[in-house]
Amino acid sequence: MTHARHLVPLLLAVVVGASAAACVTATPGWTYAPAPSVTPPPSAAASGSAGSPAPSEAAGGVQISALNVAFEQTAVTAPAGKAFQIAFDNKDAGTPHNVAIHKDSATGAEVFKGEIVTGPATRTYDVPALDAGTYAFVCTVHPNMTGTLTVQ
Ligand SMILES: [Cu+2]
Repeated sequence: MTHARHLVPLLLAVVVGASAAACVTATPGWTYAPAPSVTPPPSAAASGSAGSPAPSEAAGGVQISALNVAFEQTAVTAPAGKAFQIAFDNKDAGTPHNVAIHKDSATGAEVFKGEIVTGPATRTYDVPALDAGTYAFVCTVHPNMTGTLTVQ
């Protein structure tokens, strides 16, 4: 019995001592956190000319139409790295048009050429996967008919 009586204060001392040590080794109230100098991603500042019409991108593909020997769209977008479709609507009666895709600009290398159709007519072109970048879409019959295709 005498052993047990001495044991209790000893255990208390150990517990108190342990908690006191925990207090001492606790982390200080302040933390050194350098202000994160995050460089804003370049995409945030790029591409954002307010006022210009948003590029048209249909759910199932790209819509391009021709009227009065001009494309009605000035800029369209398509997904990079996967085949997509262009729904082409030639509204010019008696006038042949198509959609060809050229790398970088209208004078760049031709990467796709859609069938020429005389309006009024519609065609769905199956375009192979393209790498991300800037392209031009051009009417082969009328090289002055151009627009910008952004693949991203
Ligand atoms: Cu044309």
